Amino acid sequence: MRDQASTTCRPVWRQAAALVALVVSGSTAGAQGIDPGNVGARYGWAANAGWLNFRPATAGGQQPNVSDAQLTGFVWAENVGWINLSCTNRGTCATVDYGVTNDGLGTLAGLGWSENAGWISFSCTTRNTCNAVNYGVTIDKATGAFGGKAWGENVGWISFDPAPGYVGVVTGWRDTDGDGVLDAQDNCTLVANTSQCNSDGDAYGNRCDGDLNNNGATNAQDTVLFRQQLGQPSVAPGYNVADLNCNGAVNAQDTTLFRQRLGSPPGPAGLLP
Ligand SMILES: [Ca+2]
Ligand SMILES: [Ca+2]
Ligand SMILES: [Ca+2]
Ligand SMILES: [Ca+2]
Repeated sequence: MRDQASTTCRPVWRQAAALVALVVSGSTAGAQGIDPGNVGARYGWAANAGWLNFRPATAGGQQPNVSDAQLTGFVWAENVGWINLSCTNRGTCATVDYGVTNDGLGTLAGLGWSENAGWISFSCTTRNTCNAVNYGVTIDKATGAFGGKAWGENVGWISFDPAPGYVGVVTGWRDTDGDGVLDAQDNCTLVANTSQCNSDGDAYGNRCDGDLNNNGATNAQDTVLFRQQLGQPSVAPGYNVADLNCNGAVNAQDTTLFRQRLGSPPGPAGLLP
């Protein structure tokens, strides 16, 4: 595997693309990058295009990103060079509209463009070929892992299913606990807490925050504070910090949740590990 070989391979429109990015950046608000853990989870494979790097060392300021609506940025394929995931990167949308879309649940569709390899289709629905051959690329929203196959008119199949021993392509666009809040914005990434209720205003939602005195640990000191609150009402706004499930009362349900937290720091929350 390797990134682009030299600067001579870079498209001449890189600078223009960077300028366009400033204009369209609003359309990718909240977008998440590839391989957030920096563990090499960035490579797809095509028999005729070689490794496709979804987090190349340089990408004209436009690293691939995933949002609820679309993919943007540039992928580097070792045998065919840059693959553009959105026309917004090149300022060509007025003349030709293309791009890889996300339905918000992780099903991708649409077209990428390679100046050396032509169109790259991310779903057979895009090209009306599903009756002949069924293919497509998906992102598992719970894990951020890409899967499935894309089709390049000049390079054939591009696989996102990792071979044994490989990790494939993984994005930070994911909702591990399935509560509708992406990990990067979730104040309890591993427990469902759609309300994001956070009484003490720190980085952790009540649901994963038994650290009532905010000293970084959940221990006997917090147990004392919790017992003082037990049986007390907790009315919005400003739920009691001991109301871990934010239902308006500090009761036996919270006792169960609090005991589960004992011995653990608050969180995890927000930024991915
Ligand atoms: Ca979540
Ligand atoms: Ca959560
Ligand atoms: Ca908190
Ligand atoms: Ca504490």
